[in-house]
Formats: sequence, structure tokens, C-alpha cells
Amino acid sequence: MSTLATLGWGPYFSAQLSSEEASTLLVGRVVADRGRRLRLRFEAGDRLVIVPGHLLGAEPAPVAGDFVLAAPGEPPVVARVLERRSALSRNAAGRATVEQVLAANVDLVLVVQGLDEGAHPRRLERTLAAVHASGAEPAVILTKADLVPDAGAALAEARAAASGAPVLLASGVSGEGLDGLAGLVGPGRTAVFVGPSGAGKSTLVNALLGRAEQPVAAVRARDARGRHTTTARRLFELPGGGCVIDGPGIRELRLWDAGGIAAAFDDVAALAAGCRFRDCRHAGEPGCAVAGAVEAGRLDAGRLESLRKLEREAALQEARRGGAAARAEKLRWRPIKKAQRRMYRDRDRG
Ligand SMILES: Nc1nc2c(ncn2[C@@H]2O[C@H](COP(=O)(O)OP(=O)(O)OP(=O)(O)O)[C@@H](O)[C@H]2O)c(=O)[nH]1
Ligand SMILES: [Mg+2]
Ligand SMILES: [Zn+2]
Repeated sequence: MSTLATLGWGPYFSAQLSSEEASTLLVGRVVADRGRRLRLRFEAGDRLVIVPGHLLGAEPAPVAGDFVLAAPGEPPVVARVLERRSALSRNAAGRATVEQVLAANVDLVLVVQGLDEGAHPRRLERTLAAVHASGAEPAVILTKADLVPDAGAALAEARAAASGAPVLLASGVSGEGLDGLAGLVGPGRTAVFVGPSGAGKSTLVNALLGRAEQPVAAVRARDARGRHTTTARRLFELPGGGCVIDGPGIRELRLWDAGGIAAAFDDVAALAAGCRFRDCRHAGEPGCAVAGAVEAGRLDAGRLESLRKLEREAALQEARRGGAAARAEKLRWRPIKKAQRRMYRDRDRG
């Protein structure tokens, strides 16, 4: 049985309801999002509900993890989406200026990497920068631990890339690390799995649930790539408390916001405090403590390069978004300019 509390409901959300809404509308959490058909979990159970057209194009359109108010009926109709506590976003594929919210109201983002592929520190860094910007805390899960005899090197590589975020070894097959994973999620909290297709996200979800809820499929033998088995995001309640959201594989979380870069590289920031120049760019300046750490083998040159690349990307995006905002502003003024011209014309004639 779900209660609103086991679903992660709390004062942050209840404070958003007017007394009229509290007495006439139902509260539900989005457990699966598929456009107009949304599956909500109410205290009384799951229902498919209708999302009225005006909410579909609107911001925010409901996604997995959202708390929504719905008017009772057959079926219930969504009235509004409550303000989110956090949201995991990325740049929509191929669009520099479109934010795509993947999951709402998450406390924890579980970044999954299969050990059959190695630790992939550069990919972890990019993903963690995006997670830090979301308002949720990150954790790295190195899964398929049963496939490698010694995960020590991969663990060390991932830790060096994780900037203090917890890094766990796990296996959906042997069950290693599952208690630690469930403990990270914890009662009343919500975690979302992200990671490339085939990494083993759904296998972990099934192992945590103790039943095969999510289909899983073998990676392609040719190149170990996943087959995008999971196609929609779904929320599950864990037997020991807490919720997890499983979703489609994401090779890379394209950065939406530069806000998480500093937190994802706080070790570099700490080193930079020792540079001779306050505005040191760590690009060959004398007395550079960051370059010194690379030379001494205390900082991976790849990690520094990764930081530079992310900063460049974020700056580029900021500029593009500035351009998009200017275009939107121009469009906003166009009808007014037209009306003005008409006004002057009429006045000059009259
Ligand atoms: N040996 C071993 N195999 C695993 C483990 N986890 C997943 N696999 C295998 O890896 C393949 C992919 O697992 P999935 O759980 O479907 O991966 P996914 O991350 O959900 O992939 P998408 O849904 O495509 O994003 C399957 O063949 C699983 O059986 C593990 O811990 N150990
Ligand atoms: Mg899956
Ligand atoms: Zn420097």
C-alpha cells in the first residue's frame, strides 16, 4: 500500500495547496509518463488520467516524479502540476536551447556504469556536472561487479572522477552492493537511474524490487552496446522504502546548466586557490598550482582537460541561449511595432 508519505510527499508540496484544492482535488504522483496518458499513483492505487491539452505544451508538462492535483472523475483529469523541489534536465538531443526535464522531485541521481565497459571517468565527469546542477545529490554505481575479478582500478578511477560523491560497487546478478544502494535511496526519498543503454539499470531495479518488473536485454555481442530496452520512464517503490525511477539509456547527459561544473570539480578549485594569479586559467601561467599537481601526478591531466571542455561548452551554450532569448524578445515586440506603425499611419492620414 502506498501512502503519500511513502511516495515522497511532504510539507514542501502540501504548502502549495489552497484549502479549496485540498478539499476538492486528489493528490497523485506521476509513475509513468506517456504524453496525454499519464499514470498517477494515488493513495487508493494507480489510475490512468487525462492531461488536458493546455497542460501538454505548458511549462512544466508533467513528467515521472511530478506531484499533480487531479479532479476526481472517470478518468480523473489533471488540474495542475505542483512546483518541483528538483529536476534533472538535459539539453534536448540536437537542440542547443531546449531544456528537457527527465525526472522531477528526485533527491538522488544514481549514475550507472557497467564494469564490462570500464569506469569511463570522462563520461562520469560530464554526467556528474549535469547532476550537480539539478538540485539532487549524485552517486556513482559501478555495476556488473560479478563480471570482473578485480574492480580495484576501476573503483579508484571512478572515485578520482567523482569529486567526493559516493561510489558503490554493485551487481544485479550476484546481489553485491544492493543493501548499500537501497540505503542510499532511503525511505521517503526518490532516486533516478541514469547511464548508457546496456549498463544494467533495469537489472538493478529488478534486483532491488525482488521481482522482474522491467524487461532487460543482452548487449550486442559485436560492440557491447545496449539495445535501448527500456523506452519510458517509470517510478517504483522499494520494499524497504523510497522510490526509484528507471528510464531509457542515455549515453551522455548533455549539460543544460553550467551551475554544476564547480561542484563536480571542487578538487581543482581547491588546488587553484594555490595558484599565484587569482585569475589563473591553468594554461601555462607561472606559479600554477593546478599544473603543478598534474606534473606531480596528483591530478589527472584528462580530468583537467575535461573541466576545460565543459567550461567551453557551457560558455558556448550560454551565448546561444542569449541569442535565442534575443530572438524571442524580437518576436514579442513584433506585434507591438506593427500596431505602432498602424497607429502612426492612421494619425498621419487623419
Ligand atoms: N553479469 C551481469 N550482467 C548484467 C548485470 N546487470 C545487467 N547485466 C546484463 O546486461 C544487459 C543489459 O542490462 P539492462 O538491465 O537491460 O540494462 P539497462 O541499463 O536497463 O539498458 P537500457 O534499458 O537499454 O537503457 C543484460 O543482458 C543484463 O542481463 C550484472 O550485474 N551482472
Ligand atoms: Mg533498462
Ligand atoms: Zn593555475
